[in-house]
Amino acid sequence: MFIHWGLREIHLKIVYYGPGLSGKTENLRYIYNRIDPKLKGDLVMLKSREDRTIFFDFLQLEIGHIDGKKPKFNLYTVPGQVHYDLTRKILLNSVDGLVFVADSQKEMMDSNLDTILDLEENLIENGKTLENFPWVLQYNKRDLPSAEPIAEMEKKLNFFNVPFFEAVATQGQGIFPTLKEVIKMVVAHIRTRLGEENKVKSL
Ligand SMILES: Nc1nc2c(ncn2[C@@H]2O[C@H](COP(=O)(O)OP(=O)(O)OP(=O)(O)O)[C@@H](O)[C@H]2O)c(=O)[nH]1
Ligand SMILES: [Mg+2]
Repeated sequence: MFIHWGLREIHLKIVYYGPGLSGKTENLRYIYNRIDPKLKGDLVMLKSREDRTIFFDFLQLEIGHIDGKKPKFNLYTVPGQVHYDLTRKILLNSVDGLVFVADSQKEMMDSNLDTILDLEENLIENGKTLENFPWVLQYNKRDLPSAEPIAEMEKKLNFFNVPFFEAVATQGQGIFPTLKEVIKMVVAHIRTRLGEENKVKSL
């Protein structure tokens, strides 16, 4: 979180994390294409010729009010390929909320789990943990024939019982419900933090 007091702006960072090719970029692309132009900035995509994210994607949304300030939600995707570990760590700096985009294909379950463990390790380095943090799970690629049943994915991945959403990012299914929930969680978390800060100021 970053507050620009002069402009009464509050910047909140939401990161889409997950294994390579799980559909993180597709989430941002869909949001960008469907959201009111007045509420969004440009979609920045730093990708290879093969359409793989090599640094990050970025999209800024301006929605609602918090404590008299205008929140700007800065959405980022990480590069999922294993060798971009350092980039993923950097992108988690000052993160306020996370969407974990899991790939529903049976053969991707190990990668999903490895990536959650990698996320947890990187968060711990940032002084945070998945247990006490605003995040949601998105089970993407539900349209594919080898999709694992939801109950199985829940057992394998959702050990903290966070809200989860089924999605088909290429068709836009589940994208906005996922985004709305993570925004709701981030705002609730920030309100608590701001409330605590105001209490300290008034002591
Ligand atoms: N069938 C199907 N394909 C999908 C879905 N979501 C994404 N894809 C496809 O999966 C491929 C990878 O999607 P991306 O959004 O680029 O994946 P990513 O997670 O950003 O990948 P990295 O940037 O390498 O980490 C693309 O060809 C998408 O069109 C889905 O729900 N169903
Ligand atoms: Mg990508």
